[in-house]
Amino acid sequence: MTATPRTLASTPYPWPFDADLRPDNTALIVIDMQTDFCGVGGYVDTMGYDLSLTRAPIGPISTVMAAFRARGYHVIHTREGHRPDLADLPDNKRWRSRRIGAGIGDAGPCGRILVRGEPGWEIIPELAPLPGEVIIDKPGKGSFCATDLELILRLRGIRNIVLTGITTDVCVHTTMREANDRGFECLLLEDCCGATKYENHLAAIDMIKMQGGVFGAVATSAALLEAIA
Ligand code: C5J
Repeated sequence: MTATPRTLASTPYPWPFDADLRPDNTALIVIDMQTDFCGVGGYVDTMGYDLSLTRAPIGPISTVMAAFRARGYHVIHTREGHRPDLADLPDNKRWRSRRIGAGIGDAGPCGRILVRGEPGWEIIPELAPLPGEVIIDKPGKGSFCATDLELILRLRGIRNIVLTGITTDVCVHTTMREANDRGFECLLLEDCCGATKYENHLAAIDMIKMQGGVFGAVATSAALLEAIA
């Protein structure tokens, strides 16, 4: 039996491009919803940015995640962080972070900043992965660099990727670009993302819409929820 064609109200085109939206070929990716990026005493807080911007998507992501789980869609989580021996931390990344007083690998209020296993590196309890959900540990901004994400997506037959998480202009955007170049059909949910500067969030969203959808499409979580209802 052929699946009913299904798209949602997104810009700049109705997503997905071929209307083939099904639980088995579609994954929600929740990027870096860790204390280090949205919790008190974490990396972003130590740098002095406004936490309300990176915490704004928590509620909307939680709603979408519950709907995806209930309907049998794939849910994948990522965490940015480094090995405790920092063997995977580039010198320039550490140097830059120290320049602004939040040295990656150094001690902070939530343990060593962006180090695997530390309290700050954990995904926040509100969006905790369920047993059996894939978690991708990544040393960089993109979720495909030095990880097995692509292998897992291909093995599961996932072709559509719904991007959420923080930050819009850094890890979410880098992941969207990497996925798009690999032929995945990408959708970013604007109210399920946040950046350390609101203007950068808006600019990152705007970039996606250029050239007919240069990296994919953008929608609200309400539009997605309506489409999968
Ligand atoms: C950053 C991220 N902003 N998760 N990481 O350094 O976007």
